[in-house]
Amino acid sequence: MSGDNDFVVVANRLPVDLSTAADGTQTWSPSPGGLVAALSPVLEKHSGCWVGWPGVADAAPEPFHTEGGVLLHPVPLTAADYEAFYEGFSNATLWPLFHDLIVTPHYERAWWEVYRDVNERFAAEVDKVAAPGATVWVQDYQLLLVPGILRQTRPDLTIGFFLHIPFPGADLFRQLPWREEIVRGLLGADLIGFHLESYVANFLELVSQVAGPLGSRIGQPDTLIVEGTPATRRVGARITASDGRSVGVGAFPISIDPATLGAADDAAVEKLRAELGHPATVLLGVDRLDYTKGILQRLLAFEELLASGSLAPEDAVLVQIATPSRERLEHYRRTRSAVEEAVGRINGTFGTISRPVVHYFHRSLPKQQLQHYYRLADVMVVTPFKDGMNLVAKEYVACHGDGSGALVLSEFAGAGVELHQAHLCNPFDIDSIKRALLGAVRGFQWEPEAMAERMTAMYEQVTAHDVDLWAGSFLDCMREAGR
Ligand code: GDG
Repeated sequence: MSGDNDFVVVANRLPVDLSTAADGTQTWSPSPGGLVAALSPVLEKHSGCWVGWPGVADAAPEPFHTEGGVLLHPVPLTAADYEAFYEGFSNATLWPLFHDLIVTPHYERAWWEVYRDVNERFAAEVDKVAAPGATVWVQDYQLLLVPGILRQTRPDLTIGFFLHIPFPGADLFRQLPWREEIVRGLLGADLIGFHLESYVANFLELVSQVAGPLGSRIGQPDTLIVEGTPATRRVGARITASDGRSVGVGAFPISIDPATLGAADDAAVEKLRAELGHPATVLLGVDRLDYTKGILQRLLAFEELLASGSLAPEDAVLVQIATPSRERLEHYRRTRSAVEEAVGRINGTFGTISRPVVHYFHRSLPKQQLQHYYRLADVMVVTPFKDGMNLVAKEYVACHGDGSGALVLSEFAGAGVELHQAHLCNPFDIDSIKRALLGAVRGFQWEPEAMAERMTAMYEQVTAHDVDLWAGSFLDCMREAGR
């Protein structure tokens, strides 16, 4: 079976929202997001289709076209699928394993069965909509088996895969009871993309191990060849899969669309600063409330700086926006409790009735408001234990083209490779976070010019390497790989 779409994106989530009117009528509408915006031009030009789960269990709209002519094609999931495929295998097995075991992954055979089944269903929906010879771009860790399934059912397709999270070292990955199936699934693609060259290296090492000592002749990496221009910065390698196909593997660091961050509304930013009581320094954290993001660690560092007097509670305010995420999972609940306990304790110790030192939001803010916070913040604090890239760091930098502000950034965020002028820290070491925070806060007085130079260099990097470049270089490479 095949459809008539020449370009298909398949992702766990369909970019749609369900809204319920006062009279109970439910309407599905497209929801804009970074990835959607980046891929819209290609989707619109090539009679494109997006295949994904609409985000509500046991409910799915009929396929519909956006105003730009993109077909949104839902894959329905039941509540039981959601539990085993999404919360279970994707987020309690793969997520912690791929983030270097910050918590212990669960290896549940029943979850794996459902993961495989749901991946088959995603692939079957792609089969329905993809025209003969179409290009299909599979996104992320929820769909690792889809390239391999499509390779079997639709050998006519050109298939790309991009992983948005880190790829762990081979020794960690080999814990996974289904490691060979997953590697085989990925090698169904013509091109596999990661954010960083180090993730590419981890994957190549894994392939050589799984293909060798573990006995299944999946493929052999051959020489590492450097391709592309400095603008695309991709390092390529080719693997020969067991069926003789050549599979490209490369680093494509994702980025943002600086244009969507727009011009700052100075009046709104000033109003926010006034509402905070005009502190000398506003520090900001913006994260999904996830145990990988190191939110507690930055709070502890801030608390110790207040306790030692290095920062004065009248001078410094930390705003933490923590978007609710995966709330039914135990480790997420525990992380939330620990974060909220720390916020309460810090405010109890250092706040006054009119002036908390930590402002904590456990909700998602409108993008426009988020932008005001980025613009307001003197110091952006990004301290993940492990992060594929981290777009928040890049968004902050894009809001400070005038050289203002400072970025404290974990060495373990993928963004650290490009944003190496940040105040880098080791989030496993509270003293290291404290040093980076103080370096940033004091830097404004001690070396303002050097601080501005650092921000300007990062701004240039982010604006020259935007999300269009990311999508364009992946798609160019995919077209070459599919030939
Ligand atoms: C995964 C990888 C990789 C956050 N709070 C609000 C809000 N956000 C937006 C940010 C940003 C996005 O969410 C978060 O992106 P990150 O990259 O920081 O992190 P993950 O969600 O973990 O993303 C990551 C990414 O995929 C892309 O490949 O960089 O490493 O883990 O865009 O702005 N947006 C709004 N309100 C909020 O309160 N509107």
